Amino acid sequence: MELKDVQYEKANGIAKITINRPEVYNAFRARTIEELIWSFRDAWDDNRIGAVILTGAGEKAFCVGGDQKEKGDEGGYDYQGGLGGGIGLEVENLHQTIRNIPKPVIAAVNGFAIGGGHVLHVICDLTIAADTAKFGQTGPKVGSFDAGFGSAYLARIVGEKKAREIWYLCEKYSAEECKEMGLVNKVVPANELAQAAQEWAEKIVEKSPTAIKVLKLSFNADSQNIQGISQLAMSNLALFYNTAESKEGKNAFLEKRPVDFKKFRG
Ligand code: S0N
Repeated sequence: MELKDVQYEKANGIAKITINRPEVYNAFRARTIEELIWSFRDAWDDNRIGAVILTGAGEKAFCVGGDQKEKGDEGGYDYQGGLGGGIGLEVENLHQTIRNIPKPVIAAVNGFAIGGGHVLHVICDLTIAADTAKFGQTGPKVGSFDAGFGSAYLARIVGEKKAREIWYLCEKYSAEECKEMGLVNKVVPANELAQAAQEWAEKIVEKSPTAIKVLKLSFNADSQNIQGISQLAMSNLALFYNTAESKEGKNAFLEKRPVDFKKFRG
């Protein structure tokens, strides 16, 4: 596959996948998701690869979710190709691929991890963050949600109260705060992030591949019921994107004006 939105490298048993749209803070569009799935599938099929690093290009952002500029008049993302998906993005498929690839995935969070971009690091096996990184969900601010792994699995990690706070208030959290919540494994100075992720990947690649694989499958099995919630949530999201309420969130963000959800009450 010709890669435009993603950089994909393999060396010494480690695959490195970089979301490469720094001009939009590494927001993803349909093509980005397709390329990410392709890259993860390649790492999955390559028996020489024992660990994967997911990161973002540039210093500003890891990923800030769906590219709001790619959303069409119907509310969903503009996309005609691929497998087809309710919201116009194969995000659910990507989530499944990151979860099910039988090799640990390390998120190296180099900046903003917001919205759907935050969900990506939540799903990864491990997260190492630059001390400058910022984390958070924005769905209710922009007329969107990820009510599957992005909320239910998040709650398993940080606890119900904290997960509800993260989604209902849409605040941003520092890397250190996220480490205290158990949402980040390690915080390093920004200029040491790539090396820190590489060192952890190297340690994993030295281990028994079968033991690592079975452990990952075992961790996954315990939370696999969330997949059904995810499917329901994405179906609901597809319907919601086509409403005036959701479009108000998207339009306010694009027009850089305060959002007005008051008219949708009552
Ligand atoms: C990242 C934020 C906090 C940065 O704020 P800051 O520093 O004030 O910079 P800005 O001027 O706001 O942004 C800099 C430039 O980057 C562009 N930009 C930022 N985010 C996006 C985006 N998502 N899409 C397109 N462009 C983006 C800005 O427009 C600006 O460029 P210029 O100056 O040229 O206009 C701040 O930007 C922020 O909060 N961004 C919004 C992030 C967002 O709302 N993401 C989608 C959120 N969705 C959800 O939370 C739930 C949905 C979900 O998880 C999901 C599930 C399935 C499928 C898709 C999604 C999905 O993410 O939509």
